[in-house]
Amino acid sequence: MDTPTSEVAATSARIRDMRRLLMTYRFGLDELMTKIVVLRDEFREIRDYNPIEHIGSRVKSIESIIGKAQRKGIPLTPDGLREGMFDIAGIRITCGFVSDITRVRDLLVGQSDLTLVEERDYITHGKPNGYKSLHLIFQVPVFLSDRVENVTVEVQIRTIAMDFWASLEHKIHYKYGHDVPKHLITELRLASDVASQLDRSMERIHDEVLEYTRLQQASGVDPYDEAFPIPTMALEALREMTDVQREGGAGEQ
Ligand code: 0O2
Repeated sequence: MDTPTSEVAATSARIRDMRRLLMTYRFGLDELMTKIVVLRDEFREIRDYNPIEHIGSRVKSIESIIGKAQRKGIPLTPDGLREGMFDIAGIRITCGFVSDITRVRDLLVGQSDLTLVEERDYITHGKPNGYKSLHLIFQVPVFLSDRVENVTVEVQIRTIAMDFWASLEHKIHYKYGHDVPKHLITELRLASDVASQLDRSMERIHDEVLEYTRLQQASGVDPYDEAFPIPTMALEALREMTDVQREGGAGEQ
């Protein structure tokens, strides 16, 4: 039996609307990606330290959009998806250290043409399964030929350790669906604690290296050089002196 012409027309219109919707998400993603790449490249070129290790992006596949819409009861219409699904366009930034996450977050939130509509801090308040990441939901203006559309893009910022954990957990969930064996859930939880411990250790080492560099630049000597040990009191005085200089006090030109 032939499908009625009106039904074919309605289906074609729905497909066209969906294509148009995904196209605007792609544009929004490109706009925000450019901003992040600019920051990363500027850090690489001009500064001696780059907080951005890796950037990835994707527009959710149609299958994944349909699956999530069904799970969460979101209407499968352009308006329904715009209002109910915030991660159709997603960017993931991986950083070396937890402090880098705040730095990158602040740089993005400070951009005047981006609107932060929601922030989910799963680092301070990790999910019960052990998931950690900072999620920022932005609205990005996209200038089309006949209008400006504010496109929602989710930015996930996490450390390499958090990302390692999340990728494995995602694969396990994909494999087992809702029936992940109990012992794996427990092990994943423990692995998340180990990843957090690793992040804390790496941050401490990183801080010490930064401090070393700062003292070396200020004093012109190697603070750890055993041939020229700096007495602790002198080291403290040096630290105080460079702190004052950094805060713009004595010694400022
Ligand atoms: P995919 O395949 O990565 O796209 P809600 O919490 O219900 O308000 P939602 O959309 O789940 O809404 O928001 P949330 O918590 O910000 O999650 C969005 C995305 O973050 C997920 O997209 C995952 O990418 C990631 N995420 C959130 N929780 C977890 C988790 O426990 N484990 C892992 N591995 N990733 C997580 P999708 O669509 O679920 O998946």
